[in-house]
Amino acid sequence: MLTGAGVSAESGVPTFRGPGGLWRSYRPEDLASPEAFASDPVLVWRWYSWRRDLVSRCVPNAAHEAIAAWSRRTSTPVITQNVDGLHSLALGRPGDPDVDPIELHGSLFGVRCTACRDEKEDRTLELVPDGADRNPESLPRCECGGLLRPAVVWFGEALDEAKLARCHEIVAGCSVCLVVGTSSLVYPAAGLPKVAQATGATIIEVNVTETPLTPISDKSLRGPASSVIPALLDDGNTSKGQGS
Ligand code: BV8
Ligand code: ZN
Repeated sequence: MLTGAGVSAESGVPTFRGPGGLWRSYRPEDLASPEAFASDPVLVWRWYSWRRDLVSRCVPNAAHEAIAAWSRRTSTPVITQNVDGLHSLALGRPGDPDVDPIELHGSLFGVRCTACRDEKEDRTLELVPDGADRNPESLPRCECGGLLRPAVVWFGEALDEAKLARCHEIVAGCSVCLVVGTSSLVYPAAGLPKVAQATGATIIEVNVTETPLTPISDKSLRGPASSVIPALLDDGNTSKGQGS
């Protein structure tokens, strides 16, 4: 199973490209890239602070809950592009590699030092208020004094090789690949369903609109994840097969 921002939309987490999406007023490259952070770390931190604050008040919806139950039932981890941590919250059992979601693009609540590369989860980080002064000295710092950055994968950055290899292994071995709430635009994540299909898997897409994946999906279910997914997974339609 591969999920995108659409699975969290009904939890109140804005998607990237949809109506009211995060990137309505900025281009992704203006905010989610090393170049953006190098040229205006205050702007980038203000955006991530605003997202952290918003997401920290969101809870998993019925789609996350149904996916968590399915993941436990089939011992198949969910592959997610989301950095909001809602799949982990729904699972409620962090630390089990058989079911912990694979967060391909990292976590909003992770921080990494740009100097010593130390990385940790830090939900207590002092947020950078919207009106923050432009002085980079006011930004979150590591004990070593290095500037901290969000521990997410930005455009132009390589994904964690081990995570990507694990995802390829999962999708290459599945009989059904469920793709939920993603615009299927960003690679290499968007290439995973194609790997599944090339090895004989059935592709089922759940989305409120058509995407570039729709034409090659065996089934494209139109509707919001929080109603389509529970109906799909709770009936066991895909939990009997080796889903992914
Ligand atoms: C890399 C984290 C190389 C940060 C994000 C080919 C191969 C490899 C790379 C490329 C390639 N072509 C182009 C590239 C470069 C680039 C890319 O793909 N660009 C795109 C724009 C063309 N890829 C990269 O840069 C990647 N890195 O390739 O590195 C490399 C190798 C070696 C050394 C150096 C470099 C890194 C990409 C990761 C970027 N990080 N996020 C953050 O969150 O701040 S991307 C971000 O957008 C998400 O993580 C996600 O991956 C992506 C897509 O978002 P979605 O989740 O799909 O959300 P979106 O809003 O777009 O869509 C929501 C969907 O939900 C919609 O379809 C909507 O209809 C639907 N929906 C809405 N409501 C509901 C719903 N569905 C159901 N129910 C609802 N209620
Ligand atoms: Zn450091």
